[in-house]
Amino acid sequence: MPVDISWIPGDSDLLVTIVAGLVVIGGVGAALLGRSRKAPPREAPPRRDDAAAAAATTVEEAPEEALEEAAPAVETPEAVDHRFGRLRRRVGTTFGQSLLAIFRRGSLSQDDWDELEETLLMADVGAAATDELLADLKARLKADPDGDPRALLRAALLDVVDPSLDRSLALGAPGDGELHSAVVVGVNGVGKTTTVGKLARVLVAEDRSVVLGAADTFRAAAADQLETWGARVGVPVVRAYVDGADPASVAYEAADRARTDAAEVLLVDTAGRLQNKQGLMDELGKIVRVVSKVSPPKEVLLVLDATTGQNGLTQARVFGQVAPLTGIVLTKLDGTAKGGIVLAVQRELGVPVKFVGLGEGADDLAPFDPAGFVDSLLGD
Ligand SMILES: Nc1nc2c(ncn2[C@@H]2O[C@H](COP(=O)(O)OP(=O)(O)OP(=O)(O)O)[C@@H](O)[C@H]2O)c(=O)[nH]1
Ligand SMILES: [Mg+2]
Repeated sequence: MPVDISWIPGDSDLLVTIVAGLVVIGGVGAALLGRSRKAPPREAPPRRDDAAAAAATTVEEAPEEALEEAAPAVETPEAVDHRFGRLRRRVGTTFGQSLLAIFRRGSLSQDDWDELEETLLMADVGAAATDELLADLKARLKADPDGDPRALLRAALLDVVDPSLDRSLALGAPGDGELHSAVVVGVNGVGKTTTVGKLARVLVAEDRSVVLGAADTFRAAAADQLETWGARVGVPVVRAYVDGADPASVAYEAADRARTDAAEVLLVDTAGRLQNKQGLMDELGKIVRVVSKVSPPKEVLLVLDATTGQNGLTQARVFGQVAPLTGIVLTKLDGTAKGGIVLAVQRELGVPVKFVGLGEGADDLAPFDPAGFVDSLLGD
C-alpha cells in the first residue's frame, strides 16, 4: 500500500524546521531560567549630571584585564532561617557560667553582688547595662525569693536584650517594586566589607535583586574584595578603578545603576579610615546625601567588632552624627568570650543589634535572636 510522504519536507526545508524548533525550545528555556534566576543586569547607560560626572572612573572604564577575568561560578547562599541556631555554639562565653556559680551560693551577700557586678563589667556588659541588669535581678529576687536563680537570671538578661525591638532589615519586601538602600559604616577592620558581602548573600537567598557600591576608595584592594563577594552570588558591583576616586560619586553611580537596573536593594560599603575623623564623617555624610537623591537610605548599619569591647563603642558613637543609625551588625562574636558586649551596644547606642557575625565563612552572618543569644550566654 503506497504511503503518503508529501508532508515530509525536502533536505533544506528539514534543516530550517530543525533550526526553527531549536530556537523556539531555546527561547522558552531561557525565559523559564530567567524567571527562576534573575538575568545578569545590563550595563547602566552613563549619566552625565553633576554628581555622576565625577564618577567617570566607575564601571564604564574597567580595565580590560578586569573584564577578561573568567566569571567565577555563582554560589547559592544558605537560607537564613536557622543560621543563629547553627552558629550559636560559637558564642564562646564564660560569663554565664560565672554568674550561675555566684547564684548557686544561695542568698546573695554584698560581696556576691559586688562579684556579680565585676563579672558583668569584665564581660563587656558596660556600666549602664550592668546597673540595669542588677536592679532587674534584685527586683525579681525580691518578688520571687524561692524562684530558680537560673530562670530569673535568664529573664533579666532577656529584658536587657529586649526581644521587643524590631530587628528586621527595613529594606522592603520582595517584589514591592521599590529600590531600598542601605549604607554600611564603621571604623577600619571591623568587618564592613565582609558584612556587605554576607548581607548580599542573605538578600540573594531571599531572591532579591541587589547592587553593591564600593564607596571605599581609600584602599585600592577594598573594591576588589567587594567585587569578589559580588561575583560569588552574581551581584553587580559598582566601583572605581583608580585610587582616591571620590567615594560619594561612586556611591551615586551605584545608586543610579540600581535604579536603572530596577534592582530592589542597594548596599553601599564605605571606608573606615581617613586622614582624620572629621574628614571621614564629612565623607560619610556626603555619601548618605547623594544616595538619598536616588533612594534615601532606609538602613544606616553600624558594624562593630565584638572583640574590641568598650573601645569600639566609644568610636561608634561618632558615627551616629553622620546619620541616624538604624541597626548594629556585631561581628566576630565567635572570637570573644565576652558576649556581654551585645547588651552594652544596644543599651548605650540605643540601636538594636540586627545581625551578628559568627565566623569568617560566607554564610556566617545570622539575624540576631535574643532568646537564642541569652541561652548561649548561659551555656544552654
Ligand atoms: N572571625 C570572624 N572574622 C570576621 C567576621 N567578620 C569579618 N571578619 C574578618 O575581619 C577581617 C576584616 O574584615 P573586612 O570586612 O575587611 O573589614 P572592613 O571593616 O571592611 O575593613 P576596612 O575596609 O579596612 O575598614 C577579615 O579578615 C574578615 O574575614 C566575623 O564575624 N568573625
Ligand atoms: Mg572594607
